[in-house]
Amino acid sequence: MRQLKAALAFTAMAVVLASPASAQRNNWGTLTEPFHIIDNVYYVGTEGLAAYLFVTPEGNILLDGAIPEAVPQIEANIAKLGFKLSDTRILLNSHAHFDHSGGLAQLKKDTGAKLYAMEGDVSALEGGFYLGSESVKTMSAPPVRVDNVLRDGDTVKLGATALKANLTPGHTRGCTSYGATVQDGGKPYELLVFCSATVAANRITPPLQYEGIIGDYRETFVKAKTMKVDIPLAPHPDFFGMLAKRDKAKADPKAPNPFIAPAEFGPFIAKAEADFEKTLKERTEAPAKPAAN
Ligand code: 4NZ
Ligand code: ZN
Repeated sequence: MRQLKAALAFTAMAVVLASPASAQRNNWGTLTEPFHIIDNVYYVGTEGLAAYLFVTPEGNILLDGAIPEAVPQIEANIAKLGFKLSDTRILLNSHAHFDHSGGLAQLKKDTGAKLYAMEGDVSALEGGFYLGSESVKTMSAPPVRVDNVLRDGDTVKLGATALKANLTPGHTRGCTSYGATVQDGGKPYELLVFCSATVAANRITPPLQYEGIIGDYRETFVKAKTMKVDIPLAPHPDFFGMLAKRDKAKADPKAPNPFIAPAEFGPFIAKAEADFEKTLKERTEAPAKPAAN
């Protein structure tokens, strides 16, 4: 029995290692109810992959494109909320990984919007590859042309919306956390779509995923700890319990907005940093295993 269990566990592990791209894909393309987050900000992603719409009288900004298969869901969600796809003027991307950039090429075609992206991620977006794993087809994305190259601290403006592009590299070289000040009940709140700081499929021991990756992660943790975040959001909705918050807001519309959660970001970053350092230590001490990708 124990042997059987061990064999099953081993098989399960082998499947996960052999197919990293499919391992977490089960809800990536699943349609979910779109919803209002706060002020002019809406969730239009799927159950497993976020996409955020910032609505202004001058047109809308769409942040993240999920996977190609999720594009019809994102477009349906925009329409369901009563917005026009053709009002999308600007496309943004949290980071150039196929699960967040894969739908951008199709969305660009369908909307005619301009894509703005951080310098460090431009080659991966335009090449359609996962930087450092260029030949891994399961992690590739449809190539998409970048119209405007952003640098750390740049602001993307449309109407009265100003999104600050904060470079938070490591997870990718151009990993960007977009921040905005939003209003609720006459008060300002700091919203941040935190890019990600998980190790994920990245090689953080030689051969490194990209040069400087370890210093980048560490700088990101230092920087993130200086950020005041009232409304934490992310490319993966489960990072900050988005769908549970949606259901809470729906169940009690008069209660305080559950997306205002200023106590969540600090511990989230502390855990991400601890996870990173633990993984780095483990891989440094046991470098024999070849990387999965
Ligand atoms: S991510 C894979 N963007 O870090 C790679 O959540 C990276 C991610 C998810 C999945 N992969 O290779 O399957
Ligand atoms: Zn990623």
